Amino acid sequence: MKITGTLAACLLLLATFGCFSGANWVSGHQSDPCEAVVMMSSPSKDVVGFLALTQMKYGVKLVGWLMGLKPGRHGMHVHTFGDVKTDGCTSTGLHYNPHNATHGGPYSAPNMRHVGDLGNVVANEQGIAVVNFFDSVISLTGPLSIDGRAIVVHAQEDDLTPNTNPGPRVGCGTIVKITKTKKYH
Ligand SMILES: [Cu+2]
Ligand SMILES: [Zn+2]
Repeated sequence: MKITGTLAACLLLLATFGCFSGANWVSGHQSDPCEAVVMMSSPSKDVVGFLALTQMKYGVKLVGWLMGLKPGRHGMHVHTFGDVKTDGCTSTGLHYNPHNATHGGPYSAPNMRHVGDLGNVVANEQGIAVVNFFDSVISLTGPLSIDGRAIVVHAQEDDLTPNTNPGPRVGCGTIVKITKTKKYH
């Protein structure tokens, strides 16, 4: 009886918070997918990588790696369309910008940043960038979800100003939400 009560409480918690990490740890399962993966590639396959995105209560955590980059800083953004097939990274369109803001960086004021503006990743001398950051603006849920859109990495640095020119798109991948089972682990 007590166990049933606890279970009911967990389910209620799930129903309330769905995607958020606290509920998942408590209940051991989840009903609403809140993780996504991105296989980063390029038509030439020079740049490849993998990113895992996790929805947290106040934003999204991004963890992964990219290789094949030139050493140094590289602009990385969420672009509007998930289409990386029609014309490589070009068919992902512009930076995801549902609020019609100007371009900025991850810490710019809300009206001075495209939702998709994630700033830069840094590649070492071997051309490998380890990605591990948190962004409080992008989301994997709700009307402004980035699920099905694309992440694009550029040849050069994004200076985080409206006049930025981070150069060609050297790698990209579609953001794909993971479907999870309801099974207990
Ligand atoms: Cu971009
Ligand atoms: Zn932008």
